[in-house]
Amino acid sequence: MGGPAAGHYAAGRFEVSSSPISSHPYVGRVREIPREAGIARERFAGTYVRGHRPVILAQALETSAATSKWSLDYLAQRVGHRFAPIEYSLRPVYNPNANVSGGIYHRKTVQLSDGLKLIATQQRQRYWYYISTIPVRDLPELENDLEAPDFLPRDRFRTSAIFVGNDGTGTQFHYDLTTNFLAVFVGCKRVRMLAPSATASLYPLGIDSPLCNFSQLNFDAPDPSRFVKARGLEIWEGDVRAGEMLYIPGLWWHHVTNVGLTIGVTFIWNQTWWQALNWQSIRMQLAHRVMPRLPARVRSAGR
Ligand SMILES: O=C(O)CCC(=O)C(=O)O
Repeated sequence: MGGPAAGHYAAGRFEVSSSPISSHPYVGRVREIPREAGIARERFAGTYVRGHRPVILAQALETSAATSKWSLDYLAQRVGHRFAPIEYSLRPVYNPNANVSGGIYHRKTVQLSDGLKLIATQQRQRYWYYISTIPVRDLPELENDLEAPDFLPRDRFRTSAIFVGNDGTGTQFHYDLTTNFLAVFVGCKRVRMLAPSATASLYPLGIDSPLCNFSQLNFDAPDPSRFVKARGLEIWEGDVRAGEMLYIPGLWWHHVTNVGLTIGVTFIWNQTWWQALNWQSIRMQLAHRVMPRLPARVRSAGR
């Protein structure tokens, strides 16, 4: 796999902006994602699941084996012998939507001992490296350290995936059809969220794109003259720290930045029937399941 095309970016490191989110050209109002400690299941179901609203569940993972044991050294010891993909880029925040948002991203398979070393020594590397969305079932040595949160019915639990990245790495705005809990075991994730009603302002990729759940915007390099609808957005913000997890209702847009070296896991639940009947959800099902089976000339009609 080749490196980034020469001349796309000036040499040197990408600067992560430290200016407050309230002065971001796309943002109108900033709200804090609610944080609740020791929440009862009934309250969680009534307020957040039924209300379709995000919440940070504080202290939720304090007794998890992963919270007490996980570190880069521990991962290297347990799964360093395994091979898995790693993303790398001259940009810190992962967006697989390479050309639209101006990021050039690469993925290669590495032995995890090497991948974890690249992440640990990020400051000395030319690229930003991110281990993103590796199914935990591919790393069976870690499975016993994790238990899916019991806030949602067990029979809808689908899978879990691990993310390991150093300061400044993360994932651009996207939404998922599924209901996710984003758990942090080491470090902190700064999360920005937008309600599903903001979808049109986020310029999602076309229905025929396998990345139709990603925004065309690069939130970290705003371009308000091109994305004119992206203004006055009501953005929800919160830091998810080690031992905490964020409830991400399906179809909510989220943008994640790791603050310091961060190890996290997403626990993923299938949607309910009422979520599946949502128009945006139907649109995404179409994009993922139906469109790829159609001939190219049908796929491109109407664009
Ligand atoms: O932690 C990250 O970088 C992204 C996690 C995420 O967006 C997700 O689990 O849907």
